[in-house]
Parts: sequence; C-alpha cells; structure tokens
Amino acid sequence: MLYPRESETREVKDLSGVWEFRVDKDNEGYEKQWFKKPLKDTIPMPVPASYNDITQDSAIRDHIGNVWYERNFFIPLSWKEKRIFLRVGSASHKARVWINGREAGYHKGGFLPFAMEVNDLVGFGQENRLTITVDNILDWTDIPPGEIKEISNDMHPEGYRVQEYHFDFFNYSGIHRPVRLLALPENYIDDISVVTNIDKNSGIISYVVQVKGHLARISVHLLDREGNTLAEANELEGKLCVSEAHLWEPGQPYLYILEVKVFNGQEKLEDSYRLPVGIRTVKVDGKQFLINGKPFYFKGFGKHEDSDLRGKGLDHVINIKDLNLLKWMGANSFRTSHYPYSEELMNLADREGFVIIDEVPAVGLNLWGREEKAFSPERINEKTLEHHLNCLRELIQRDKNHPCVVMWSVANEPASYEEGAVSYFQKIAKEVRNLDPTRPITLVNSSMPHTCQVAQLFDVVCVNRYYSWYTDSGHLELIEFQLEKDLRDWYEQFKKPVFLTEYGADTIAGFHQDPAVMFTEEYQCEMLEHYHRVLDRLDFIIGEHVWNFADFATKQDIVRVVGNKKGVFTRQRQPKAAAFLLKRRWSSTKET
Ligand code: GCB
Repeated sequence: MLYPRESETREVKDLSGVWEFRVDKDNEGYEKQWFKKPLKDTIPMPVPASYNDITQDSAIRDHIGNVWYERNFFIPLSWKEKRIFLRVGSASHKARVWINGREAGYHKGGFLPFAMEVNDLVGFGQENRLTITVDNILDWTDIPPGEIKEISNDMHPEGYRVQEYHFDFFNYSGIHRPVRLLALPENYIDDISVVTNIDKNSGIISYVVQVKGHLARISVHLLDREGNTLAEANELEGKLCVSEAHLWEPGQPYLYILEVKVFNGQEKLEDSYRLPVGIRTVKVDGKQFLINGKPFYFKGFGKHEDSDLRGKGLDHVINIKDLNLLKWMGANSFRTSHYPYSEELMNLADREGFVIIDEVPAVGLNLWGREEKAFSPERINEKTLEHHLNCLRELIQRDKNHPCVVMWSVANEPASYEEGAVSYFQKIAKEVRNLDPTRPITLVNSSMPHTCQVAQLFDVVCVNRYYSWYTDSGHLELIEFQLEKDLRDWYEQFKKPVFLTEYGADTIAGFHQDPAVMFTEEYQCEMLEHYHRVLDRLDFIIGEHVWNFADFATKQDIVRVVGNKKGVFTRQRQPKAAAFLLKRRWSSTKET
C-alpha cells in the first residue's frame, strides 16, 4: 500500500496523541479477553513513542511481553461510501489489532508499516474502540533475533526471565510511528512503481500503476515544481520522457511529481495520488559507486532512531535537527543502521538530497565468540530466513520509489564466517535482486576477508572496524598499519569497492586528556585522523560512515556507560570535538 498522502479523493486521519495504556505484567490479557471491553487500570501514553522511558517505573521500562494500547475514534459520515483502512507506521515488534473487540489484523516485524481494511469492523454514528496489543519479545524466528532466558530459582525465589539479544541498542518497544485511518475510494490506486533512467540530457521514468477494483481510464502526468505538465500517458504502464531533465543529485535534489488519476465509466474522477519522483541512476562500476554516472563518495554516519524520552518514537524535531546537523558538517549520506527508519524521514531525505543505505533489521545474527553456531537448526533457521525475506519484501515495497535509497543492506555483522551463512545469504541476495534489479546490494561485515564466506554475493564490500578500540585498546599508533592491510585484503580478494561503514570510539563529552586516552574527546579525534589517512591512500574506498552520529541507548552492560557513547554528537545533539574535525574534512573535500 502507498504511503498515506491526502488528495482530492483520499482522506487521512492521524490518530497520534494520548492513548490508554496498560502493561500486561501477568500475561493474562488474551486469556481474559481485554480487547472485549474498554481497558481498565490504564495510564496515559503518547503515540507515537516508545513506552519505556515515559514513566518512573523501571518495571515498565524493562517489561518483557505484551502491552495494550487503546483509544476511541469516530468515522466521519462522509466516509460511508469509502474503503476504510487502518495503517500502523510501526509497532515493535509484533502487533495485534482489534476494533470494537473484534480482531482486525496481526503483524510481525517492528520497523515496517502494515495496513488492514476495516469497513466491516467500524460503525458510523458511534464511537469506535481501537485496541492494539504490542509484544516486544524477540526469539530466533525474529529479525532482529533474541532469546528468552529463564533463570532458575536458585538465583531468585520465583525465578525470573531475561530477554537476551545480540545487538547493541536498547530494545525500545511500543507504537513507534503514526497510526492513521485512511479513506480511499471504492476503486483506488493500490501501488505505483517507478524506475528512472538518464539518456543524455533526458530523464526517462518507467512506471507501473496497480489499481484495486475497476477503472475506465487512467491519466498519468509528470509535473515539475511549478505544476507544469512535462509528459503524460494514459496506460497503467509506460515510459515518460523529460528533455533537459533536472536530476536528483546528492545535495541538489530535484523532485518531480507523478500525478496519477483514475476515472470511472462516467468520466468521474475516482482516485488520485501524487508521488514525488527523483530522476537518478545508481551503479557500481569497477572501484566506484556511480550516481548519475559520476563517482560518489559517501561521507556520513551510521545512525539510530533514538532520543531522550521518545526512544524510537517518530519525532519531527529530532529528524529535522539531525538532517540540519548532517548538512552543517558536509555529510551527504547515512545508513539506516540497523532497521528501516520512518517513512517521514525517508521523505525528508528525498527532499533534502541525502543518500541512504537502507537496512533491514537483520542485526545480531551472531553469537560473538560462543561455541555454538548461529546459523543452525536451533537458531537462525528456515523460519528466521522466511521472516528475513518477508522484511526485505516489505522494505522494498515501502521504499522502492525513494531516490534517496541507493543501496539495500541485507544484514549487519552476521556470522558470515559460518558455513551455514552461505546458503542463507544466497537466498537473500537472490530475492533482493529479483525484487529490485536496479539497486546495488550489500551486507555489512565484521568478518575478515579470508574468513567471510558471503561477500562475493554482494556488489559492495561494507566493513565495520574498531582498531585501537575493541582490539589493541588505546594503541592509536597501530591503526594505520592494520587497517590498510585489512582493507587492501578485502579489495584484492573480492575486487569490489570497499566502504568503511563503521569506525569510532566511545567518547564522554567533556572528558579531556592530552596525550589522548580512551573515552576522551582527544582520543576520538585522533582515532578518526588515523583512519582517514588510510582511507585517503586507497582508491577503491567509496565511503566513510563514522559510528555513530549521536550517543544512543543500549541495554545495561559493563561496556556501556549510560548507553553507547560513540556519538560525534551527544544524545541531545550537541557536538563533541570530533564534529568540528569531520566538518572540516567533509566540507573541504569535493562532493563526489
Ligand atoms: C558494531 C555494531 C554496532 C555497535 C558498534 C559498537 O560493530 O554494528 O551496532 O553499536 O559496533 O559501538 O560496538
């Protein structure tokens, strides 16, 4: 389903606001059918937001299992002839939806939207009750995966359980993105796909429209920013050509509008949808990553959706501030590490000209030093693969039309050295290429070139490296020798462009020492300088993404000091010294 946009034929009602909320601490809600009657004993909870940091109760912050959200709504009488959908932007990680006590739908996967048609469940001229149960438990059938550990009663009189997971961010939970009601016409535009190409000075837009129901006629217009029609067509599928096209360029984006209208037999307008379209091409060629035929060098960060109080909840203030900070530093790109970000952010990136590596939530597919294998029937198995493939399908369906997305990342740091990873990622790579033959694909690696079994399946070698941090801690002087050898080995072995997708140091803002020691602002700066000297010597490097843009929350751990502090900005988005170093570097190098 297309992103909810209003038009003369479509209405969108945003249900964001204060909802009723109850934690199901004894896991009894389903059995006691809490969905049948208005929820009792509730507290107010904002939507969208993670619920974890909103109250003063650590049991809510650390809750494992179901929570219940509820609110009432009206359906306008004017929607009588409409098809009514409920669309949830994201709920982490599994959600069951009830309307007036009847089940409306279920979705698994915490970072992608889902929608359901609800005409049969809602009433007109009455208040309707919407209940959403959100479950944050992760097991090996999920991405990201997790494990529930039951701790026996020799550790606690009643025993207790913990949610384990092998990824480095707090398992924020709840309804993270807007919940919306949509009113669509009986016969409506269900999907649009565009692929763009460039031929000399002309832009070519190949499009396919899918309509639900009947239609007598379709009109497709390509509009420029001023609303002038530049090209038009009357088929469900076709090509539009713009001469002297304005391209969507990193930092200089131009967005056209593809205006699609469908009419019935009486020439009455049934539905219309306006899709922003950027004309651009992407390609990997030898040692280079080309955007619009020109070599592009990625400068930026691995990020997180993470901020004080909101956790992973959509926040326009944070999103726009972050993009402004990226611009201020001369960054041109980021990776949606380690899960798909909100559609609202993707729309902003299109508009502001940021280049994105779009990642599925396949993080933590690794047991880090444990003897057992991660890719094995008891852990990452056929069921995980099925869900992983499904997330990729949903992600590509959601983001295929965004010019900002130039590459799909199918996983972050899986156990790619295990034999079992090979057939797993063969299936993943095959499916992604099948779904989108137009974009390069990658897998972000922490393995070494001689141990990785899967890099040959992908177009770009992405590697995360922590020399002088997790290895040889404190030894800045070893970085250059080790990193250079490592990166050269990757290139020699796979003959593909290499991208340093993570490098960084935990840095507590305000800690200083000279000569530098770990955790000080001086150390973060010096470390980056060593890495940069190597990157500048190698012609097969296509990008540098510092880890991380801002400090972020993690689970409590002896190696984390109130979260991961590798941010170049604090969690409140104030710069550490490294921000100025990166600003100098990125503002002075050429755009590509
Ligand atoms: C990594 C992971 C990232 C972590 C980072 C770190 O390799 O990809 O999720 O946060 O290291 O800081 O340890």
